Amino acid sequence: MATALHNLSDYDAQKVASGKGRKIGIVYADWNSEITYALRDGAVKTLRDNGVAEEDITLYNVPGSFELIYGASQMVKSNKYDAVIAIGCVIRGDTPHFDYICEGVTAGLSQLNVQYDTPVIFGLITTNNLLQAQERSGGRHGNKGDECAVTALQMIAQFK
Ligand code: RBF
Repeated sequence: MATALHNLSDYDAQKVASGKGRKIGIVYADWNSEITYALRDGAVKTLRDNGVAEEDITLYNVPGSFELIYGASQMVKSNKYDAVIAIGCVIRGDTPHFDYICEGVTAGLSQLNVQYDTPVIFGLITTNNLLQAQERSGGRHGNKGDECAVTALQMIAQFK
């Protein structure tokens, strides 16, 4: 039997540290923009709901998920942000691009996390089809953007 999937938008507001005064960078990809814009908007709303000021949220836009590595890297190296959230959506197709992009982005963002002191949050949705992506960007499994925002605030509270 499949295990019940945690709803990505559920969190205990009592346990989330206030984001007041925190600066967050969000880099999001245009590929599959129906999904990535919904993830971005979810992240921004949840950050705002937890005290992050609108002017303390900076948005960078890149063409595809592979460019999240460079975008996040630029944000991290600027030292302007307490955390950086990278948002993208890779949907499996007929060619092996899916595996290359997913592995590349995962390795690139992981490397930033060990080389620099700013936490980079993994907001990459990797699905077999569009429906699964819709279900995780405001559909029946919630919105991974919300989860990324909460994760960013938890990481900042713990380590900054
Ligand atoms: N970028 C995504 O963010 N999601 C995708 O599903 C995606 N699929 C791609 C499929 C192919 C065949 C190619 C060539 C690129 C794809 N990209 C995708 C774009 C990729 O992340 C990057 O922007 C480009 O490869 C340029 O470096």
